[in-house]
Amino acid sequence: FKNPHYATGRTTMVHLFEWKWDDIAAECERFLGPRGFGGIQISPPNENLVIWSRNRPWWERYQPMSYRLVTRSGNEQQFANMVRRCNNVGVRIYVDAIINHMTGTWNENVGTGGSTANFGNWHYPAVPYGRNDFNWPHCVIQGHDYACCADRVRNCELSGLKDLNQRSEHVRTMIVNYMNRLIDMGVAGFRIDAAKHMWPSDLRVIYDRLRNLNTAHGFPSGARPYIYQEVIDLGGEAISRNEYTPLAAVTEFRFGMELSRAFTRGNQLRWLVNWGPQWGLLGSGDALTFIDNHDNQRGHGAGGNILTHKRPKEYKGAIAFMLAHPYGKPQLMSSFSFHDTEAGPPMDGSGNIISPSINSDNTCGNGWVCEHRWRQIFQMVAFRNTVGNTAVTNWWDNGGNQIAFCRGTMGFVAFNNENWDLNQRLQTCLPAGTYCDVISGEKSGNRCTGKSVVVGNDGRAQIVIGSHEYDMVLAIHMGHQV
Ligand code: ARE
Ligand code: CA
Repeated sequence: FKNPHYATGRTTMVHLFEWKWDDIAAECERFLGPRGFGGIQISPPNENLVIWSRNRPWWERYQPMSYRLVTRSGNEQQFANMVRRCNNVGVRIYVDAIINHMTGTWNENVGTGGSTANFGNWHYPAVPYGRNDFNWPHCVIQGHDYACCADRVRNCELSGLKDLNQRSEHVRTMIVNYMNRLIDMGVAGFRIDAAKHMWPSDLRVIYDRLRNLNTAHGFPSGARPYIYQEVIDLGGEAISRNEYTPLAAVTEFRFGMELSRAFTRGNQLRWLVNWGPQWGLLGSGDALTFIDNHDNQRGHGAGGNILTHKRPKEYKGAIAFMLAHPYGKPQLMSSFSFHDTEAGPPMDGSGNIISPSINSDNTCGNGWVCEHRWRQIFQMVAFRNTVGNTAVTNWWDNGGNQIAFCRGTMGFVAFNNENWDLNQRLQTCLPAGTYCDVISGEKSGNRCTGKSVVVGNDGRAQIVIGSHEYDMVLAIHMGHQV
């Protein structure tokens, strides 16, 4: 369950938070496929409670009403069409699977597909679930439970969300049927929402009952779905991420926390010389890595001061380091802009999501940030694809916040997070020639639209990153030689 089954040569996925299925299909064909993205985490595709009393917040999608594939993102036919079109251009789909719970208790009780429920009776006829499918006695997780009481974290309600009992055979069957239906439609795997709130032994039963990926969608025979489990473990928890790595991959929340600290100068970049398990991170093959996610970019979940698109220079620096360094399986965040941390995606007066528009410079409009379309970000996806499995070599630092390293003989990257310029003759490990920096520009015909880097016969080049430049990164690789 730890192999994403990306198409050959691809390495990176993006979370298209709250995007509609038709828009995702178009994005696969016009941008993600051609630019070498490996996959997409989509918002939960199953029916959720409509919550007008809070003006349709983004988090209503984390309150399942049923496993029918009808949401603000689209219906079942649109979903199937998206998966097929994305797989056709080599981009995989990963589903955010909410299997720990159903809704909270609200006055409104109609879902995005028209299903209703009786919350007071724990009755969800559209699944169907009834009282016997939930954990008893009823209890709600308190803040201090996380440090002391694993059983309460798993058997009580997360924020008042009705807690399914995954030991129930009926619950297992409903969940497995839902996930297998998605596998048959061509998805490549799942994010397991709130995995920490379920018993590993129950999850193992569920994972083992999943079908192999659908060979009609281009997967090799016998391929198991990629599973990455949302387990927040920053230390001091009654439940450890290590309880989940024997099952499948795990979201590594320490990754974004430490890189956010380093790129905001809470820690010197030079210490990243041994980035990876020596920092207390999971084994590389176990880790789904990211800087921010849809929770901690807006103060939900955990992590504190996480870099986001709102601090672009530092954010692009941290993202570039994530993509330049071989540790982990990276995931990019693609956001809608927000001030109110509860606000839903751009929508019209009826609650319909408004599609992103695409500007002439390839960025997005209509309230969508589309970090994945920022040149400094998508060019680093191509960098990671190009350098492949090569090792980090020739680490250089200035004893502070200027660092540089090679990826084998395929790529070179430098960072300047000091208040003064970086201007050094450094070993790039690349063959002699002229390369386009993919951060300040790109290759266009046989010239560079940004900085050019001239590598001599000794592999060395003069590397310049001014402290007042727009970006703090310079990156060159074999794919952008002129
Ligand atoms: C909403 C309202 C609540 C209301 C509830 C029920 O905000 O006031 O009581 O509905 O009606 C998201 C939002 C929640 C939202 C929920 C349902 O973040 O605010 O509740 O959707 O609509 C813990 C979990 C972790 C979880 C985070 C948020 O361990 O799994 O909390 N993250 C996932 C998703 C979220 C989603 C859910 C789970 C629920 O990514 O988007 O919630 O499906 C310590 C612990 C962490 C803990 C953290 C925060 O750090 O170590 O484990 O994370 O505190 O409590
Ligand atoms: Ca639970």
